[in-house]
Amino acid sequence: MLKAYSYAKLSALEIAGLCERNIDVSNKISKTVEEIIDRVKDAGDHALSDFAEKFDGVIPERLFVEKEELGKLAAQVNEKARKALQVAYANIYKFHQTQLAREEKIETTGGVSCWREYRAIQKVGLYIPGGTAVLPSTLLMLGIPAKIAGCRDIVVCCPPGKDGKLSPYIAYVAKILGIEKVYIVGGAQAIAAMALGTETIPKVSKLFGPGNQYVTRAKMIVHSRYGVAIDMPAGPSEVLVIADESCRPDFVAADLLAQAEHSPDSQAILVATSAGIIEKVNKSLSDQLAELPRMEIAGKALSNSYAIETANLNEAVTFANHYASEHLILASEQYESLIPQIRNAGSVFLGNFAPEAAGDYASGTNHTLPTSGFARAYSGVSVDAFVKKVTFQHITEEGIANLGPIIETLAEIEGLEAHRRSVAIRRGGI
Ligand code: HSO
Ligand code: ZN
Repeated sequence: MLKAYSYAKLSALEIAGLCERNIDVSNKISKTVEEIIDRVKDAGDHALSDFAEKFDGVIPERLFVEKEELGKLAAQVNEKARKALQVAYANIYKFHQTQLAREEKIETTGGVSCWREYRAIQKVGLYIPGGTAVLPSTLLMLGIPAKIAGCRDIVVCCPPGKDGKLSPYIAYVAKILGIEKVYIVGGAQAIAAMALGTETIPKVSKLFGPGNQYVTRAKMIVHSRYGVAIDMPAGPSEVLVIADESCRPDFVAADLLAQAEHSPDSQAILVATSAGIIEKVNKSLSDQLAELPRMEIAGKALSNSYAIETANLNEAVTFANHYASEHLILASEQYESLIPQIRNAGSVFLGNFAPEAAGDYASGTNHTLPTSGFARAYSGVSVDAFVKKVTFQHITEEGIANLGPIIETLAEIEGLEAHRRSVAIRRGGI
């Protein structure tokens, strides 16, 4: 199933090659996406209706669903699903609420105090993908931190289902989040609409959310062309599992498949401390794959994936740090001692009973995470992503007397006389 490599036999170049998975930057995609963005810029809502017909095969009566209709759709959700979405909501809320920590005010010099306060980004746009799977969990993961941060306008775009309607699950989550309007627009055109604004869709300052290659490309283009902030460029989802003799090979296989069923370009990487573990996991992979409804997608993803045999757990972590996976699972009883060595990962799952699906849905952490090696420099989405931090300072007369001479000297060094005078004038003379 997974092709296997031995870490000891790989050259540095080969390791770098195995870690490479750039977001597709092909010109063909860029060109199509640029055309879509330009059309939305020129024709606004009209372009959105045309694209809905062309790409989604439906012409929605209206581009959004509001209160009453949202309520009706939400009412279709059964009790079991409601309960599950509510528990997920509560756990994600609990975890994200702790992220609003206040910072201390600091007196750097007598009479000079500095501090930071956060302010919510007022207008944010959340993209919730449709495609082969509708993801109400993504609306929870983006909507909850946006609400906690206190964002004023939360614009949500989600493509229509095959019936041309919004998913009842999305409507239900919107309801529990207190979001009163959801736009039924998908793809690169939704990103363009939120970045530029149309007659119906408000323009936002920051865009969030995963999506296919077109959506990701659109986010990158509107960011560079129109200065709209984005959460991060999201590539296909990925997991790296580190397993030793204390793992459960059937659990490991299940986690790899949970990742693989996302899309054919997903990566599910196994790093194991013996060839025997790889063999057992491979055996279990073929048994379990045969039972999956999304077998075809998962099978393709596994053929893009691989296993690596390492001499020990330390070597496994070295590779994982190099790869910088979106999700990292430590399928080992030794997980505790490995934590300090982990440098690059989006979200880490510890021990044999922490499947990635827990973080995908309901344990509390966010599932919008850096893919494609971005975990080397980016964090996943949290409340931080929905706020900006503004610095403040207050200086008393005594404060400027204390610090003034220093500032004046620095202004002199830089030859900026007006700067020096703005201080001197407050100290009683230029
Ligand atoms: N694994 C995905 C999130 C997700 N999984 C949503 C299921 N639904 C990216 O972290
Ligand atoms: Zn997932």
